[in-house]
Amino acid sequence: MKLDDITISKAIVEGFMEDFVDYMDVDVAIGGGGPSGLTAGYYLANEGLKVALFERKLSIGGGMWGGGMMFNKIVVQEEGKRILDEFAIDSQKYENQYYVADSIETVSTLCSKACKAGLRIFNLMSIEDVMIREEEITGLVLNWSAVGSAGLHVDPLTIRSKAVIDATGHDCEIVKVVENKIGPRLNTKTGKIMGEKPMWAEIGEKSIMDNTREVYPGLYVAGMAGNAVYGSPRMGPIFGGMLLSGEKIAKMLIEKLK
Ligand code: 48H
Repeated sequence: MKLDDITISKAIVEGFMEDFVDYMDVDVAIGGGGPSGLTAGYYLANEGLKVALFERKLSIGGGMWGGGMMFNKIVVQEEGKRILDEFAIDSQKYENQYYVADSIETVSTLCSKACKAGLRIFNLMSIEDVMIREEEITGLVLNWSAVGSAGLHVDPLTIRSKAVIDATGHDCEIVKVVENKIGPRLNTKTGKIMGEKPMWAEIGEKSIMDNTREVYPGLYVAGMAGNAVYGSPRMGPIFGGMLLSGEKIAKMLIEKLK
């Protein structure tokens, strides 16, 4: 068989455009492809919802690849192990209630199973704004990450979504945009982002489930973004909370949207 370079190029561009146009109107848009966003995407897509995930970087996985201080292992507690088991990710018992898993296997398996379940991931795109209609978040405003890195002045494009999940981690970037644009009207004690508190694994992991919620009509937070928005501690390289938070937000949205 003779290979034609132009056919290869056309296949890529047409395949991508077909998906991008299709996913401009979705049930759920997820910002950030770390562990919480991928887990949420898996459970939502598995229920047949149309879900797009937008990730700024080339690779998905967020802060999970590097384990703790670049030792590429993660720790999960008993509750989190249930989710590792559901994904068939290997883990070893360290001590009572503590399990260790390989961060590379964990990220790649979460990603693979989420894609197979129907999640569509768009990498290299940054969320730079939101669409708000009648005091409800109704979509995301996107640009190529390279546009921002190069400091170019290029206008973005918009997608519509019935619900948006901010899973952008420590920086809670989508919630930050909303606070900056419309002022202190978030569903927090102060109406503003309360800010992440210093490391305390036990409290950080406990609070993350309460902090996984709707922070403004149509906008939900999951993972580390929840603790940053609601003023709870960080928890270091224990990842059960991220997985459980992704599962919780997915369940909430499945109930709401189905
Ligand atoms: C598109 C964006 C944008 C944007 C950011 O940081 P993450 O891994 O997030 P979580 O919440 O799923 O997991 C947190 C965990 O990795 C962690 O950091 C922990 C447990 N820390 C504890 C501690 O004490 O430090 O992933 C967020 C993803 C990243 O891949 C970003 O590139 C991406 O979101 N992202 N994508 N548009 N505006 N902002």
